[in-house]
Amino acid sequence: MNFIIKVLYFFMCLCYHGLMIVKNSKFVKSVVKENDFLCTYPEICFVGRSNVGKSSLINMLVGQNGLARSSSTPGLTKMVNYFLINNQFYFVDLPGYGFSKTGKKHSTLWSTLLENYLLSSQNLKMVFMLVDIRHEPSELDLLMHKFLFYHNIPHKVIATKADKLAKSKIFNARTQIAKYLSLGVADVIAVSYFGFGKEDILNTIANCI
Ligand SMILES: Nc1nc2c(ncn2[C@@H]2O[C@H](COP(=O)(O)OP(=O)(O)OP(=O)(O)O)[C@@H](O)[C@H]2O)c(=O)[nH]1
Ligand SMILES: [Mg+2]
Repeated sequence: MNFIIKVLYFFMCLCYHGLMIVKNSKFVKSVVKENDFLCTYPEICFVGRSNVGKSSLINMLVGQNGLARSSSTPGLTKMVNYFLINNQFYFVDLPGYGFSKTGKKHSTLWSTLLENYLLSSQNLKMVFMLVDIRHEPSELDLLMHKFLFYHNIPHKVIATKADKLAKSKIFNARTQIAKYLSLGVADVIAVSYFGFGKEDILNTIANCI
């Protein structure tokens, strides 16, 4: 009897706090053309400069290393990659910006595929915009942030690689990034691929799906 009460209490807490549990996740499709974008489930996507940690964050959230391919070589993700979570919504891994293999200046700010995805996805519920917790957001990060505001696309800022800073410095780093982007510190979530920040992000997702 005691056990049943505990289980019931656990589920009541989950409902009350809106905590999400990722029960299953699978790769669905990589897309290179606008006409092939999916529109079957709500979508949560991840944008940011190349190498900031988008694919690694998806793997951390689903608890499955290697679901989204990550690499120390920037520019790995070149397509729009859909992962179905809990048969309920998609995580969408996007190409990064700010990297040119040839070392030449990009002719565009970011790929047309990325821009088309952000502007045309009907089921897009949240854009997580990732910046490195150790650095000031770049010019391109500022432009992307303005772009999301201008087009009224719901978004939240995530500061990645928090494990690279001492715990005592994380709040200050979030504050600096928030100031730079004219946000409040509560609008910047710190994460690490070791799991730090996972609950905050899953709560945010639960609230917008
Ligand atoms: N220490 C640390 N390293 C991380 C973290 N997240 C990602 N990395 C490393 O950063 C590098 C880039 O990670 P990715 O997840 O591939 O980055 P991405 O943003 O998907 O990069 P592109 O696909 O090129 O746009 C890899 O070497 C990761 O191991 C983190 O939280 N902590
Ligand atoms: Mg990637």
